[in-house]
Amino acid sequence: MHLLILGGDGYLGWPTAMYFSQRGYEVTVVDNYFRRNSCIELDVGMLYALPSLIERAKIWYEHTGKEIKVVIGDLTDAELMRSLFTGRVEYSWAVDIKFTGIPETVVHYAEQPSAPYSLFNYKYANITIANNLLVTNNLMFAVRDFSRGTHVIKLGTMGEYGTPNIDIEEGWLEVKHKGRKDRFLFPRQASSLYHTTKIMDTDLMWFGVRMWDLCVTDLMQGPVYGIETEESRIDDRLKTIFNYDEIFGTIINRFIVQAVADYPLTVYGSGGQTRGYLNIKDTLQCVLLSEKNPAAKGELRIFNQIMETFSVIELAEMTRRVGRNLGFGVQINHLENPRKEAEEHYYNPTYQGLQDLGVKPHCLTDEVMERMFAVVGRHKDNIRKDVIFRGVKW
Ligand code: USQ
Repeated sequence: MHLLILGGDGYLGWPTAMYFSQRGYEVTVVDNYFRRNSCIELDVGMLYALPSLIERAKIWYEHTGKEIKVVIGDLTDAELMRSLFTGRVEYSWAVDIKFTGIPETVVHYAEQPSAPYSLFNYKYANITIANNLLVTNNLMFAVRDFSRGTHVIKLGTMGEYGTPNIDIEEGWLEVKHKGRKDRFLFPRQASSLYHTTKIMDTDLMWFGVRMWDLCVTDLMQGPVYGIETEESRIDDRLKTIFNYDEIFGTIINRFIVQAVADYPLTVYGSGGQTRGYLNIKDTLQCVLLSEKNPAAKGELRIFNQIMETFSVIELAEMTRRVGRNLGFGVQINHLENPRKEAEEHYYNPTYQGLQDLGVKPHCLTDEVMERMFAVVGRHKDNIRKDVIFRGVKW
């Protein structure tokens, strides 16, 4: 089984590559180092330095004897995307790779993933829109033209739904109107430009499914937390990229770093913002089970990829409790919210589909947090307080 991972160097992409490789898949990863380059450009720092993607694949091979093929390139270039399905382009930008056949499954993570980045200024807004929509469109056309049976697993986001005052269904809503009924995509109303590009991705793929019978799974994922996976424990150099800064860090990872660095936890506003969360290990399970149970021809199948919900203040209080038990003097600070978002709202999403496929959630327990504290603590000296909060305003 040949699996192609677009965005294979990122927080989720690299752990996914090792996870599938470990399970016998033939894995090819593609990345243009967008995340690493942006970290340098914005001077946001990372918790620890990383080997290059090519070096990581070599380290993986030395430990496991399993090859992860690496292509370094920009997937907004349609020719590069198409070559991954045809082999018809010289792999001048690739290292040590031969075309190994059409992928049966593509996992699409190759997106600018940060809401603050997308609203940093007009330049980064444009980069977000251009990258996310072009990559998705290039993928859709490559699959249409060369391999309509390829299963596309695309990472969507719970933020596409926003915080509506009704229950959030898994992707679809049956609407009754003037005595008739039909099924539509659940209404979307994002609260950042990044999240808005994810809505547009969904629309593109839904178009491809309707027009050309593509097979697509859309995983509507909440903020992910965690550092380690089973595979990264093999060698410290295989750990995923880990950001704690305001631009690329997500909340739970940020709070633990802040607690370790003795920086008051940055709760935006009252902290009533509620979201669905999941452990990075569960992202891997969800993608694997989606691969093993693919969408049908002509189906856009949507799962809400979260395991539990928390408000920001609940996460801050949990971090404070766990941190204090470990001897850290954790404080909570309510900052004026730099984002335009509801701080008190109804939130009741459905998220049964992936568990019905067999996903076994790793919930956020005190022990899980303690383990994260331990790993972050080992890199305490690298933490830069100046990148934790800059206040990118919406
Ligand atoms: N927040 C704070 N303090 C912080 C950071 C965040 O109070 O220091 C709040 C935010 O205002 C927001 C919530 O925590 O209400 C989550 O923020 P986040 O930065 O952890 O996550 P978000 O910007 O929503 O984006 C992240 C990922 C994105 C993914 C998304 C899933 O960066 O790629 O799509 O989570 S979701 O939020 O469900 O749309």
